[in-house]
Amino acid sequence: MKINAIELRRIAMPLRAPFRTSFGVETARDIVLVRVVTPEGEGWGECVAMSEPLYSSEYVDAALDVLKRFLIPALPEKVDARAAKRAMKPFKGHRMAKAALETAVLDAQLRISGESFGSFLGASRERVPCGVSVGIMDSIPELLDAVGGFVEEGYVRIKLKIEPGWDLAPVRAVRERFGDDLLLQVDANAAYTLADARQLAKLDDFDLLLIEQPLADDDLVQHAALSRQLKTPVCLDESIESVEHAAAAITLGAASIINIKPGRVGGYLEAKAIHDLCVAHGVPVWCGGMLETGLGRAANVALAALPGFVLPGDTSASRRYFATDITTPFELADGHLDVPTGPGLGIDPIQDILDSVTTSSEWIKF
Ligand code: OSB
Ligand code: MG
Repeated sequence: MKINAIELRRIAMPLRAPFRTSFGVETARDIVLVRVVTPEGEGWGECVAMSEPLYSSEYVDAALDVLKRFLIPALPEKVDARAAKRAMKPFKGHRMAKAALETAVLDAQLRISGESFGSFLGASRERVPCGVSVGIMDSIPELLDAVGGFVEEGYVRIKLKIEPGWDLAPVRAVRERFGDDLLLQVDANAAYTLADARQLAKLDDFDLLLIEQPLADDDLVQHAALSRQLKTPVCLDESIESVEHAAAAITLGAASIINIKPGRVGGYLEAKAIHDLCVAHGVPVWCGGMLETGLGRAANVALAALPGFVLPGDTSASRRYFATDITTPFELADGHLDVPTGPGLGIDPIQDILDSVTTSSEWIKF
């Protein structure tokens, strides 16, 4: 496949409600979309980097810079997703930027060959069960209202964001209100240290599916130590940026479950490799999210349909995030989202809506 041009389009998507985590509050998504144009068709990739380097070291301006300066110029004349991954490999880090470019190339390639993301990745299901990630709130009643709304909508699993001072009380309140059958888990986004092990062990009473990323990103050994002190399974998000990290975490006993986010690990090829490794080791995985638009969501839903994704993902419906998505919205049916079946992502941006949220656009010609 030969590329004629690449568009780097920046969009601003207001969130329906502020999303608060232990690292900050998000009120709008600032997103780079990569559009690869070839003589036979186009492909899209969504960069999940956030505006500020608070979740990881990546941020939107840096992603745009590394794409323009290094990643796009490194692409070979004849390219497919695998060749793109290989060409970008010498450059350290910047996995979210790499993922966006690799995904756009893969989408173009699959649209041309007529194969869907799901089929290419090895999806074994037509629809996936969906969870929802619920931010930190100002009060317990406010949280219970939010969770009640999501349960009503049909979400099959609730994830509560936690931080020191907002952990036991919200978990207890949600358990008391919604009962023991509710699938419930928590995500600390690295807000604790090993010195908090006693406090975190108090969560053992609430039969949680898992605790996600309790400690710092680079603390695999300490996660292993914490795992030995908790009954609740430890799941890693931020710590896992590659198949090598996943292997190390499994070997060390730092995680018994892994959250796979394609952006965080550098793309869908790496995400699939981590899935395969985890299946081989009997480690359950689930698909995380980064508040994606319909474009990123389409690929995530396809990935979440692979056989090793045995836990519901943070693949919520479009309306959980945005009043208006840039694609036909993903809608929950019986707690599930359908895996797109059309070529590539199987979904297209709606031009008028896309233009109305675009804040800048730049073309790189080949
Ligand atoms: O840690 O999983 C996380 C959103 C942004 C950054 C990090 C995380 C999240 C979420 C929301 O939890 C997942 C989603 O609904 O897309
Ligand atoms: Mg997380």
